[in-house]
Amino acid sequence: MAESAEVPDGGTPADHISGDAQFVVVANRLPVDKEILPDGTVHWKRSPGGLVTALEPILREKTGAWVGWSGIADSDDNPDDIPGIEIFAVPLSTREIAEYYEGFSNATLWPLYHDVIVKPEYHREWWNTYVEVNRRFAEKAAQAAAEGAVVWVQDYQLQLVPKMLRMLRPDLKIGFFLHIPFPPVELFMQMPWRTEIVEGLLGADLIGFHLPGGAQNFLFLARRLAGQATSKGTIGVRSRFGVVQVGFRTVRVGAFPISIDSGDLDTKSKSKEIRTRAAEIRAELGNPKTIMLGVDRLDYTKGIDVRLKALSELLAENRLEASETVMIQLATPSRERVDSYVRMRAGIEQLVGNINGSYGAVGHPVVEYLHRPIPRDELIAFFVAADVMLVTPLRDGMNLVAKEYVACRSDLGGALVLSEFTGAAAELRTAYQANPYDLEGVKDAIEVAVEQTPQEGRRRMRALRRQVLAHDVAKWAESFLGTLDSTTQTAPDANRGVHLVGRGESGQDT
Ligand code: GDG
Repeated sequence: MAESAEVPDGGTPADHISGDAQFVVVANRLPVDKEILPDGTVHWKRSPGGLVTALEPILREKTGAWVGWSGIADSDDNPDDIPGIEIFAVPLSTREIAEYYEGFSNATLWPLYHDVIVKPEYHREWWNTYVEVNRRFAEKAAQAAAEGAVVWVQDYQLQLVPKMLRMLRPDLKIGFFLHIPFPPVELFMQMPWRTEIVEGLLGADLIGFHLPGGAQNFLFLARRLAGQATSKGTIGVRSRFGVVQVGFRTVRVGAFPISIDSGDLDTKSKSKEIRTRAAEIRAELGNPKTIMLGVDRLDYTKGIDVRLKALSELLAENRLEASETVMIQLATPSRERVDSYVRMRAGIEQLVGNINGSYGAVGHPVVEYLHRPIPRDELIAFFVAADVMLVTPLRDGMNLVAKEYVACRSDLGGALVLSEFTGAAAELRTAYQANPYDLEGVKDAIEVAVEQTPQEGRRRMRALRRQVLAHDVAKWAESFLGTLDSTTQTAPDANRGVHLVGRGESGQDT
């Protein structure tokens, strides 16, 4: 039987106020990775993700804490605190990783939220473990947080945490941000535990999505499944936030498109070391006329197969010349124990083999494929070296790689081919956009990007850079936390300056 998201037995809200952190981030993973040094000593290395970079100053300034899993199964290790950030590890057993993480998060929610590209699997045991693990994260966050603290819960692995945490700690201000798309109602309704998930999220004071479309999908579902949404008109028309009334509580729902540390990438990409390395990469490849680049976690949502098929057909039709073209595909290993990922990897590697077998020469393959993580600086050099960046996901919440490429092109060189089905497409309007399901359209976009004139390239890249440099990840965090900070539990005040998404405004029957 499915469990519901209730307060654990015997707990009263007051029992759980024990922490002193004023700002708590709750995410599946901690911002550190375990390293065993050659002499056998254990060292926790900071993982340099965008989220930690953006939040670090706020965490330091405010007595911050981070709640998450260490990445090691069956371990009670609590990694060392990072200066200014207290670390609270949530241990996970091998079974929990299989059922909560690989199972419910990555074989149920991930495909369901990405347009069911792969069929989601629904298993009651996975769901039960998802509930148990979410409860453990909520309890740990309750332990870490000081009275009245702000808690920011991240992503699809933890959608029940807002409600669980609110039941433990009604004094907290709780935000939730979803890093992947939120699906349309027709798909979400497949989920056997759809009401529990929507109610879990509604425990937050503010729920953020990358795009207004995701926010609208959620508002529609909240009305349908939780049944108490407002349907009044608009107050403060210039804002883009919706609200859901849950009893006496007002939950705000809005779009907050995430970004990158664009200033840092801009600076790094201009350095002499990176420029030299980029020139070396081109030389190592035999100075081809066109270097194309793909950088992705090896995931079926990323459309790596789409760009390989497009390349193969362009070569077959003599629209690209094999001796002048190299495509580099950097594919970071990901979720290697989930069946659909194992199958997808085999399919992609077969495509790479076919293209090289048909069009490559000895010592000069057309596709250079690496299945391992690349150091950050090396990645930046690849961005600087690439003439055409290929970002062709079938569905992607945002896609930071597209923004990173743009941030690295202070020379105004290069061209970005971008799938319409990424969140980034809403902002990066002057990219060469294409529908990844329309192979002819993708081929045309690649061909035009390869053949663009330098003036046209500069015009497009200038516009892209204006957007990416003006909207960085610090602004994203500031905008979300500023909105969360302005939420109050008194309805009239909470609604000030808030745009209620209602019938007719969204183009969807809300
Ligand atoms: C999720 C959503 C949303 C990749 N390979 C290497 C490497 N990377 C870095 C990239 C980029 C990050 O990983 C990937 O971010 P994406 O946004 O492209 O994709 P997801 O991992 O699927 O992220 C996505 C994001 O959350 C944020 O909300 O945009 O839609 O799916 O930063 O550069 N970094 C290094 N070596 C690699 O080999 N160093």
